Order: sequence, then C-alpha cells, then structure tokens
Amino acid sequence: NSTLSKGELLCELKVRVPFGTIKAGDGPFSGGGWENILPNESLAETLGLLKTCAVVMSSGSIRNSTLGTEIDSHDAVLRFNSAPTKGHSVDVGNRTTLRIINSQLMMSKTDGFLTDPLYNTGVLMVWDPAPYSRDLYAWYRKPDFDFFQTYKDYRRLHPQQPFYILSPSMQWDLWDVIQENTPTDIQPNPPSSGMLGIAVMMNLCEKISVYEFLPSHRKTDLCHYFQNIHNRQCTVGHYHPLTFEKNLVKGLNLGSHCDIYTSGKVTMCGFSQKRC
Ligand code: NCC
Repeated sequence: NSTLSKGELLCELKVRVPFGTIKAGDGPFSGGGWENILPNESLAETLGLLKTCAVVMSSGSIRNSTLGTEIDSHDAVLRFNSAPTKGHSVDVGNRTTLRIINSQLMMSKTDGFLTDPLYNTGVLMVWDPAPYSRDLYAWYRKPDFDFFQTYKDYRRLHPQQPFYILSPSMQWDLWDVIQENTPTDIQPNPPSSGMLGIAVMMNLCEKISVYEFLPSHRKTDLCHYFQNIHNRQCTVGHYHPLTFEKNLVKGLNLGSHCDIYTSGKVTMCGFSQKRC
C-alpha cells in the first residue's frame, strides 16, 4: 500500500518482475520432443535492439483515432490475441512485430489458430492463466488451458516463426507488485495480456508508448475496435485486475495528461534506461 515515485515503481518492476520464457530443458520441458520445438534464441536476440516500442491495446476507444502512422513509426509494435490490422490500419497501424495471446484463445479456436494467417506475422508468445504458483511441474500437469500439444502442432506447421511460452512466474511476480501498490485486496487472478505485454516490452525496449490502456476522450463501452460488442468490463476489468493495472501504469507515465486525453497514450522508460 505504498505511494512509490515513478522511479521507485520502475525499479520495483525491474528488480522484481524478471522476464522469462520457457526454454528446452526447463523442468518438465525436457524430452518429449521439447528440445526441437522450443526456440533456441531468446526473444531479445530474435528482436534485436529496440529503441522505441508501441503497445497497442485492443480497446474500442482506439477506433477513429487515426493513430496508425504514429504507431507504425516505432521500432516494434506489440498486439494482442486476435486483434487485426486489416481494415483498421488507419487507427491501429499495419505492422505486428510481436503478438501476445492467451492460451484460451489458442484452445477455443484450435483449427482457426493453426490455419488463420492473422497469427503468421511477427513473433508469437503465449501465456496461460494458471493458478498462483511458480511450480513448473504442477503447471505442466494442469495448465488452465492445455495448449501444449497445439503449441507443438503450430511449431511444426510454422517452424520459421519464433513462438515463445511466457514463464508463469512472471505473471505472478507482476501480480505481487500490482497488489502491493493497491490499497485493497485484489483477487489472485493473473494480470491481463495487455499488462503482461507492457512488462515484457519494458524488458526489451528503451522507450515504450502504450495506446488506449488509459482511455482517451474516445472512452467507450465498445469492447474491441474490431467488433461491435459493448461491455464496460472490457475496460475496467472483471476477471483481470485491470483497474489496478491501469493505476500502476498511470504511476509510470512520463508523458502528459494531454497525451492520454487526446491519444490514449502513456509513455514510459524501459528497464535498460534506469539504474536501480
Ligand atoms: O480483450 P483482450 O484481453 O484480447 O484485449 C487485449 C488487452 O487490451 C486491453 N484492453 C482491451 C479492451 C478494452 N476495452 N480495454 C483494454 O484495456 C487489456 O489490457 C487486454 O488484456 C486478455 O487479456 O487476454 C483478454 O482476452 C480476451 C479473450 O480471451 C481474447 O480476446 C481472445 O478472444 C478476454 N475475453 C474473454 O475471455 C471474453 C479478456 O477478458 C482479456
């Protein structure tokens, strides 16, 4: 229940939320074909040096923003789940460097996921909303959505496309920091893909622009920019601690209130830029 300064908050995240993906040989991910399936290169090696990165939320409020050109001008662009660019590039841009998806999406659209060209662009990363634990063996036996076979199938179909599995410890390290900076008790449900994506990019990029996480003046009940479904919980949270995530991100913003109001844009420093 602290009120940390921007710098202190950045250091909390840098020190306490190390980035990690599953590598061949990690606990249960040895044998069983995992050696030839998991990527050999780290995500940082795959993406190279990134000065500026854009994190594009799927929020309805990005519709009619005309932010596409600005978003595409970053070195890397992160998108989430099934968020498309086609037909929406004026508002969200064209490029996809990295796409973070949840394991539910992978399993609910198995056929679509394996064949839908939407997922073939850029680097992929999946995470699974498993219960609060850092035990890889327990997770492997009982993930929230059993996506491991589908992951292997996808890798065989698209061997050239880097595809990472996020270490589940990262979501809980991040959850701890969110809880400690929130004055009330929050449910032990994992952070949203969007919040995880921000934490991932803080590890990889010097400077990060996050779009429509803190909603602009276009704030709307429209859940996603690409679907006409209205639900306020998409923005304020239901299962994920979204409101508390947004408060934390607000505490890291180096940009102005005006940037948030007009562009839904939060600017922050990557971990490499801060000595803790
Ligand atoms: O909706 P979703 O998220 O894919 O959105 C990606 C990230 O954008 C931010 N967001 C989204 C909408 C909005 N109005 N405001 C926002 O701030 C959030 O940070 C969000 O994480 C997820 O986090 O993985 C989530 O996934 C969907 C769904 O599984 C996928 O879209 C696949 O179809 C979840 N919805 C449902 O399960 C119905 C959502 O709760 C979380």
